[in-house]
Amino acid sequence: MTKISESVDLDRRGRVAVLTVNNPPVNALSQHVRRGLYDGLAQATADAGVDAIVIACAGRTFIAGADITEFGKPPTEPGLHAVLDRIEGSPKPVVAAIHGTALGGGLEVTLACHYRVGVKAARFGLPEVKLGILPGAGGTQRLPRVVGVEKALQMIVSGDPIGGDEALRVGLIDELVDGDLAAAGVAFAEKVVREKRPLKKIRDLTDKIAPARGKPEIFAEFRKSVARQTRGFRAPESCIKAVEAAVALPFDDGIKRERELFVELLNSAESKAQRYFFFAEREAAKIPDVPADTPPVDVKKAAVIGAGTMGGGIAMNFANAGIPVTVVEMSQEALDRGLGIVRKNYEATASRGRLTMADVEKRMGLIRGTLDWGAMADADIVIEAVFEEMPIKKEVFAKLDGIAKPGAVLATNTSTLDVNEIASATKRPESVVGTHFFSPANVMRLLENVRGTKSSKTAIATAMTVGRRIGKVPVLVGVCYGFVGNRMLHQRGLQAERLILEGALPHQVDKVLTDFGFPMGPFAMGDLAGLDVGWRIRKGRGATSPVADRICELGRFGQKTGAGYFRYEKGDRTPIPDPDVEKIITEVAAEQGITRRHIPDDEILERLLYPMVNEGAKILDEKIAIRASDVDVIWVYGYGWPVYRGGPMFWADSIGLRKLRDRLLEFKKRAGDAFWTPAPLLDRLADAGKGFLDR
Ligand code: T1G
Ligand code: NAD
Repeated sequence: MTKISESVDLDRRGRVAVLTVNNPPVNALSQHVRRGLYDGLAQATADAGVDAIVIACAGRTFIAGADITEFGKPPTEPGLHAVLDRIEGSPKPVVAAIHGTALGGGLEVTLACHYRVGVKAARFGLPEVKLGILPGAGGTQRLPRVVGVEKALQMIVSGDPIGGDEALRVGLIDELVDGDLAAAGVAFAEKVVREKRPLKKIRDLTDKIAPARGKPEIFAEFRKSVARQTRGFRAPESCIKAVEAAVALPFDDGIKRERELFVELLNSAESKAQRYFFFAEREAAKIPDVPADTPPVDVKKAAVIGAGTMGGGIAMNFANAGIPVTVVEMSQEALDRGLGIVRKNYEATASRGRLTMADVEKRMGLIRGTLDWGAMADADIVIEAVFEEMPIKKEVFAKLDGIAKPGAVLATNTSTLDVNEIASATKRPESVVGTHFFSPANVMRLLENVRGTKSSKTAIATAMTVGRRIGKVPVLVGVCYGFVGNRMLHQRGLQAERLILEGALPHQVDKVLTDFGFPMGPFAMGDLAGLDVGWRIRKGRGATSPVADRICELGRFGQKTGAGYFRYEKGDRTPIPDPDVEKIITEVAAEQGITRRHIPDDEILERLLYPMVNEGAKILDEKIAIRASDVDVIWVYGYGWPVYRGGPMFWADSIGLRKLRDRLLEFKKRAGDAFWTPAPLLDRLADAGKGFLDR
C-alpha cells in the first residue's frame, strides 16, 4: 500500500491497481483527493505490472461531490477536469467501484472511467442544481451520452439520485455487485482485461444523443414540464442549455459551453444563497449544549392525542417511517373522521402512483385508533394535538403523566401556548418538549422543536432524532409566543393589513411576494389556512384586525367557505380579486380616517419583510433561536421563503443591515409608530457594519 496523498492510497491486487479515496465524512473531492487520484493514476499507468485500475472509496460512501467548502476560494491544482481527462485518457481500463452516494463530481469521476460497478443500495445523482449550479466537470456532456437526453435532463434538473437497479437499467453502471466491493471491482477489471474489452470512453459515444439532434421540441417539452417547480430558480435553465450543447456540439465544445454556464452560476447570488443554505440546514441539527452523542429515547412506538387537522398528519409521519402509532380521540365519531381523512390522503397518493395499495394498507396497519388512553402506556413518545386551549392542554398532560411509561417523551404540538406552563401540569417537566409541526403535517418538512426551561437533554435529543427519522428538518427553538416562525409571520401580517388600508389591494400585496419567490402571498395563505383560526385566537387575546375581522363577521373564512380575501370558483383554488372586499377595505380605511394612496411594489416588499427581519433580531437577542441560520431554515422549510434567497437573515445581510435599519427609521418617522423601532441587535450590527451571519 502506497500513500499517494493524505487521502488517497494505491494498492496492488494481482495485476490490478486499486486507488482508494479516504476523506471522511463523504469523500468530497478536496484538493488532496484530486492530487492523489491524479498522481496515483500516473503511477499506475506507468507501472508495467499493472493491467487495469480500480477507483474505490473507504468509509460510508463513494465520492459525494466536489468539496463545497472550497467554492469561492482560489482554485488549486490539479483541477477536476485534469483528473478526469487523465482517467478517461488512461491506456489501461479504469473501473469505478461504487457504494453509498456517487454524487456531483463523484458521479462525474465515474463517468470518466471506462466501466462502473456498484452495489444495489448505491445512489447515483447530479444534485448540483440544488446548490444553484450545474454539473461542472463534464456531467452535462457525458451523462446524456450514457442514459439518453430525456433521462439526463430529468436527473440533472431535478438533482434527485437514482438507485442501483435503475442505474443498471439505464446503462449508468455495467454490473451490480455485492460483498467486498474493491474485490468485486478488481474481478470486473480482470474480466475486462481477460476479454480484451475496449476502453469505453463516454466522450466518444453518440448513439444516445444522435436521436435528439434536430429535435428542439424535446427541450421545449421538457422546459414546459418543469416550469412550475423551477419557477424563480436560475440554475435549471442553464442545466437544460448545457444538455442542449451536448446534443448540438462536439464533446470538447460542449465542455467549454458547460464551463461558461457553470462559472456564471457559481458567481450568482442564487447559488451563494443555496450553498449557504446547504450548510445552514446541517448546522441546525447541532445543539451546542446537547452533545451529538447524547443517547435519545429509542422510539419503537409512538402515540398521538387528537386526530384533527394536525393529529392525523402527525400519525402518518410515523407510519411512513414504519413506526407503529396509536391515535387517541375523545369520541368515536372524531376518531373515525380523523382516520378516514388519513386513509383518503394515502389513497389519493396511491391514485397518483406514488404508493401502491399494499403500501396504503401497510401504513394504515401501523396506525391504531382508540378511545382508550391506556393504549399509550408503552409509547416511547406521545404527541398531543388537541384544541389550542391551555386548560384542555393541561388536563391532557396531567392525565398523560399518570399513564405514560417512565422515560417516555411527552410532546405538545401547540402553535402559540407556553410549553413550560403545559409541562407544569406533569410531575416530569424534564420529559416535556414542544414538537410544532406545520400544516399539512404529513407534507411540510419543518419541525420546530421547542425546549422548555426544564426539558432534559435526552428529551431534546429525542425530538431532534425522531424529527429526522420521520423525514422532517428539526430546528430547536425556545419558548415564546409563536416561537420563531409564527412570531415573525405575525409582524408581516400586521403590515399586510396596514398596506391594504393605506392603498394597496390583497392581490397586489400577494403578487409582490409571489414575484419575490414565495409560493403564495399573505392573503391567499390566510384564505388557505382558514381566517377563522386567526379570528378565534384574536378574540381569545382581545386583539383586533379591522379588515380581517369584518370579513370574518360576514362568514368569509377563505377557501373552506368559498370566499375570504378572495373568492373562489367551486373546486378551484385560484384566488379571484373580489370587489366586495375592496369595498370593505375602503370602508374601514374611511372609518379610520386613512387617505388611501398608490403604494409602489418595492415599498410593499420592504414593509412586509423588514419587520420580520427586525423580529428575527429580537428572537436572536432573546436566544429563542440558537443561530441566525436556524431562522432561515425555519422560513425556507416552514413558510416557503425561496431557498435561492437564503432566508430572511441571509437576505437582510445581502441588503446590508445599515440600509435596512435606516429604512425602518424612515418608516417609523413617517408612521410615528414604535412598531418600526429597530431591534437592539440590528442597531448594534448596523453600527458595527456587520451582518447577522458574522456573529
Ligand atoms: N463538500 C463538503 N462537505 C460536505 C459535502 C461536500 N460535497 N457533502 C457533505 N459534506 C459535509 C456536511 O456539511 C456535513 O458536515 C458532513 O459532510 C455530513 O454530511 C464539479 C461542482 C452525501 C447525501 O451536492 O447531499 O460536485 O455538518 O450531514 O445526511 O460538478 O451530504 O458534519 O460538519 O449531509 O449522510 C455536489 C452534497 C457538490 C452532495 C450525505 N454534491 N452532500 O448525507 O450527511 S457540487 C452534493 C449531500 C459538485 C461538480 C460540482 C449529503 C450526502 P458536518 P450530511 P448525510
Ligand atoms: P383540530 O380542531 O382540527 O383537532 C383537534 C382534535 O383534538 C379534535 O379532533 C378533537 O376531537 C381532539 N381532542 C380535543 N380534546 C381532546 C381530548 N381531551 N382527548 C382526545 N382528543 C381530543 O385542531 P388542529 O388544527 O389539529 O390543532 C391541534 C393543535 O395543533 C393545536 O394546538 C394547534 O394550535 C396546533 N397546530 C395547528 C396547526 C394548523 O395549521 N391547524 C398548525 C400547527 C399547530
